Amino acid sequence: MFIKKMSVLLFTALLVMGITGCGNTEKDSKDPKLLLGFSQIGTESAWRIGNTLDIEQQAENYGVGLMLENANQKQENQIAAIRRFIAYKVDVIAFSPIVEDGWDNVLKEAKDAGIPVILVDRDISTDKSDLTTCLIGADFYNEGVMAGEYLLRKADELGLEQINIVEITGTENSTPMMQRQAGFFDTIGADERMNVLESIDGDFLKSRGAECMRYLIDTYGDSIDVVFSHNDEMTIGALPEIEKAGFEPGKDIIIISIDGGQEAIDILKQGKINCVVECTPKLGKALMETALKLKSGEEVEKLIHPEEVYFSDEQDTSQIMPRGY
Ligand code: GZL
Repeated sequence: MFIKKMSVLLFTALLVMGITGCGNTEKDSKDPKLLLGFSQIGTESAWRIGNTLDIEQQAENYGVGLMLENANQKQENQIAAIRRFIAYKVDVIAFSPIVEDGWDNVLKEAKDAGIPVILVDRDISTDKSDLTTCLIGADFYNEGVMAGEYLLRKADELGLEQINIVEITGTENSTPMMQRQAGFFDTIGADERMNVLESIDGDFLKSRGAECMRYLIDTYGDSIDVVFSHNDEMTIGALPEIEKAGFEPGKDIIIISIDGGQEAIDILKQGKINCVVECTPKLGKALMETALKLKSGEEVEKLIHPEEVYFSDEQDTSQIMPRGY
């Protein structure tokens, strides 16, 4: 009996030492250069999954310790994760805000804790001058402009007099949704041929894209000339609904999408999507470099926009390289 008790005590002691690391007298040579807490929105799209994989890969490449938490599309989960990062005293916090408002309190807590915050992918409406250090993310407005400019060229090519557009938007009050819509409408708004029948929230989800398209076809039928969809996931959900209704996407209805993932590019090559505007998820390198600069007290750029292009049926799509997400 005594031996049994001793072995339990010994096991417990070893377990505690293992967890707390108090047994390590030597500093672990693999200690990361810094500890980065990152709150990711979720796994709603190939873009998001590609973004997460890229951040994980770059953290490894740069020797950064990464605590990545998936919020499963809920702002409250992001706020809770940021509070955990503060309690854990990470060196830098980064997050992709699912919507633009509601961050003031938790960001003030991070500031009071002396932890710098990096915005990744999306922006916030809070007066962030002293609450965040920088934004690393796409120029969503320009993505909308590229989509609008494509449609103007397509309208000229087809010689259409009136163009009826339906828009399937991303998550309401998210930066990509508001800025893609603004860029697109600012670009086509002055053209009298353009007529927007309806904008409907697809929440960047494939399932919602299908539901939205079913509703739009039931409502507007064959008067729809163009679908402008804020991301590939919703576009891919919408296409079967168009075909079920007897229309040929890419021919009877012009399809314009954003993200540029492999699946959408493959569909572009099949002629069922007409234009895919790129929104690169590969923000990990810039994130790690910025976090390391903050850790060493260096100045960082306030805004880092990756270069982005578009792909369309005006090009030789067979030349498009594998997308990696
Ligand atoms: C864009 C990103 C958007 C993608 C969607 O940077 O925030 O969120 O366009 C994703 O696919 O859901």
